[in-house]
Amino acid sequence: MTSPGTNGPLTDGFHLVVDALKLNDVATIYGVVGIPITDLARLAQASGIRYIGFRHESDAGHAAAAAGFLTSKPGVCLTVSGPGFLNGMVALANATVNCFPMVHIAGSSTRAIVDLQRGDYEELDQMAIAKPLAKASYRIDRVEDIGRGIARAFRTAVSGRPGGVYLDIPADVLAQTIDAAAGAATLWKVTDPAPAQSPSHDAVLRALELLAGAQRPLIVLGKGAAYAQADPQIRAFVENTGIPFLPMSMAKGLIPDDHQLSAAAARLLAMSKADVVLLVGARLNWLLQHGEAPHWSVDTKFIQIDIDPAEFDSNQPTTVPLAGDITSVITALDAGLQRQPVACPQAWQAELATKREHNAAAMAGRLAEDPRPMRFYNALRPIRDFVRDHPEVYLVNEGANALDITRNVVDMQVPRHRLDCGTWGVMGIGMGYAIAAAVETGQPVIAIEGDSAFGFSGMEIETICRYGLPITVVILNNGGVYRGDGVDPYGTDPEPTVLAPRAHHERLIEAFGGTGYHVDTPDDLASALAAAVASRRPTLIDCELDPSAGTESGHLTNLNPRSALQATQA
Ligand code: OXT
Ligand code: ADP
Ligand code: MG
Repeated sequence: MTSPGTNGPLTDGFHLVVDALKLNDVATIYGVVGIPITDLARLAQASGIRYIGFRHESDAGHAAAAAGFLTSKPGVCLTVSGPGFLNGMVALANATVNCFPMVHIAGSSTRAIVDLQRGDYEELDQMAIAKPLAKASYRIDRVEDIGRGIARAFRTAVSGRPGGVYLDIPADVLAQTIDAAAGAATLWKVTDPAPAQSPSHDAVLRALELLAGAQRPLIVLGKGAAYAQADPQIRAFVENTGIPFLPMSMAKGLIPDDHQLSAAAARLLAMSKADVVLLVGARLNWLLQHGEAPHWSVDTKFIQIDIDPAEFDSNQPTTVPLAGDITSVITALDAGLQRQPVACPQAWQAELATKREHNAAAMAGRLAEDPRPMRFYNALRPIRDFVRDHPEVYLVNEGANALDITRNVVDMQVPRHRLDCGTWGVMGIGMGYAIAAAVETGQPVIAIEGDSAFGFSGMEIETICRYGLPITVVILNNGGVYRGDGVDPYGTDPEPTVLAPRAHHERLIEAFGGTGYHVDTPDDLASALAAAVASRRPTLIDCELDPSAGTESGHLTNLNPRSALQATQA
């Protein structure tokens, strides 16, 4: 086709979107096709962008978010309009809450019809719906704005505090034509997408002075620290000061869990007695008990490194706010040690070490027990050993007990190798995160799943098989949400927490050409895991646990309101 004005060749919205994505170095799109974006996926694939097609948009969105976390570049999710768009909203919101950069691009219906609610195909005001769930929500209304819209979405997703961005592209904009040369001239590549941001010298000095005077200092490493990819700088600062560190779950491995300054196994003691705390890419939210007593001392002074200054004072007074990106701030702190040395008192290190050894001994005792049927600890023993011997393996983890116990039993040695439910405690991230980890890194992935958690994204095992990904799903199958032994007082229906007893999930993967294993002893689990991961093929191990294994809500029992009347009514 040629352009009427110039007689030159034409291009259209579909091609310009793909060209703009390529220009901005997008290597992979995670999506589900249909009207009006099927050709967009085809053209992307033809251009050399990898397209990974999912069975549900939520999983595609979670994959894009995990890709964003792993690479520090926005992951891209592509969905259809209306219901497909809506299916992606949990993932978009979850990416935003977790500070993962992603861009959700959806096709949408004709504005002129949607805006007068005349009843279009899949009519929905998508931009408005996405707005409160995303860091930003944009729409491209003209073909000549495609380059601008994509640049804006990418810049917003990854700069400052990262998050999810929604980008709406109506079908008629995708189909609009424009002179090819004029269209190409509207595209640009975002320069320096997440500019470095240095803290003030004054703030750095005040932070070091506070740390130098502390008797019981503590560094909390959050997933923002993992995301920042400042691994050597963070480790150098910890080791140069000797300050113990507490890793949040997705920061495990940023410094190896077996490091002598890790306070992971002395969590409550470290929190409750620390007098000065340096938060590095970690929010004082529910996962840190809002910085409140009795989990923390009322006198604790908080120093916080964050890219988003609005985070300071959100829960407790921030004595020293260090606004900036973690690499710049930690580098400045480390350099400042020349002027203001910091040395953690040995008595505090020793106190934490004693508690850590005590808890480690208790853990070793639990792991040494060997009940039959298996329970969580003896099932996790061979998994812990395998991950210890194969630190390159990525670990995805969701569930309640399956999450909480795995987090504590399985040590991580390498940064950004553990992906889990994160800030929102959301079930359903499992297969999307696992697929992204395998696609983005090419490394083997083990997804440790509660049997309920797996069900939220379980159909994606077909996706895993279709793309032949090196993912091993391990289902810690206690037959229920938290446990599988609940009883309905009337004996008619399954009790609300109960799932199909003795389900054989391994048969699901066999339906799609993968390899399934069913195990009921730790030895069989060890052999199955070794064979499954070595095969670098889609594999699923259904791990039969005692239905009475597990506690309600896992470690969140205190957050679970219980009906005072329930016991008497039952
Ligand atoms: O401090 P002390 O001395 O006490 O010691 C601590 C550590 O120092 C020590 N420790 C160690 N000791 C020795 N060695 C080592 N290595 C070691 N490491 C640690 O152990 C203790 C305790 O440590 P921990 O765990 O760090 O401390 P604590 O106080 O528990 O930590 C607090 C938290 C808050 C940081 C931590 O618990 C945490 O990160 N929790 C996250 C929990 C979470 O997000 N849970 C998921 C949500 S639960 C629920 O909502 C579920 N649903 C509902 C639902 C959801 N979520 N989503 C959607 C879309 N729909 C519905 C559902 C449906 S879970 C769920 C499914 C559940 O069923 P499954 O079948 O999937 O799973 P099962 O439960 O397995 O059946
Ligand atoms: P966790 O749950 O592990 O404690 P959070 O998700 O609560 O971690 O905290 C992550 C924090 O890290 C967010 O407040 C976010 O603004 C911040 N953050 C993300 N990337 C950077 C960065 N490059 N530099 C500084 N702060 C960052
Ligand atoms: Mg379960």
